[in-house]
Amino acid sequence: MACFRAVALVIGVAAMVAIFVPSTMAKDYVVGDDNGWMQNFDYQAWAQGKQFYVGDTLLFKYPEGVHNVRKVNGTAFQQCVAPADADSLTSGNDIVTLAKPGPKWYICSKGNHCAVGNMRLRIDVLAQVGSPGSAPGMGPSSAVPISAGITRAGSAATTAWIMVILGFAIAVGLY
Ligand SMILES: [Cu+2]
Repeated sequence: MACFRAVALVIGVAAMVAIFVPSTMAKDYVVGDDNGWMQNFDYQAWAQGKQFYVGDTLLFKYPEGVHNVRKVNGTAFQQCVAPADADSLTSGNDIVTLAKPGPKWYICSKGNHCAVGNMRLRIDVLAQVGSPGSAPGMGPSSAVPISAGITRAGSAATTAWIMVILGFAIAVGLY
C-alpha cells in the first residue's frame, strides 16, 4: 500500500512539473560565445545560421570600461558612429532583450573598435513563430506554427492534470 502511494505521489509531482515548465522557452545568447564582445572577431559569422526571436536575449560580455554596446540604426552601423542619444550599455555584462522584430544593430563606440576592430553585430529578429511577420521556410524545429504549439502545450497540460488527479485519487483511495 505504501508503495502504491509513493508511486502515485511521484506521478503527481512529475505531472505538476510538466504543467509548469513551458514547452518553448526564449533563448539566451552570449554574443561571440566564449570570446565575448571583443575586437577582431567576426560577429556576422557568429550570427549566421542563428534564428533570433522576440523574447530572446543577447548577453554582451567584456571587461568593464574596455568596450561598450551601443544600439544604433543601419546608417550608424555602416559608419561606425553612434549618435549621442543611442542606447549605451557599459557594465561588461550587458543583457539586451529582443523586444521587437526587425533588424538590430549594435556597435562598440570606443576608439575605432568598430571601424578597425570590426566590433559590430547586425541581427534580424523574427516575430514569435507563426505570426504573420515570421519568415517561411525555416527549420522544422523552430518554425512550428504557434497554433500547433498551443495545441501541443494544451494537450500536454491536460494529460498532466489527468495524471495529477489519478495520482492523488490513488493515493487517497488506497487509505
Ligand atoms: Cu570596443
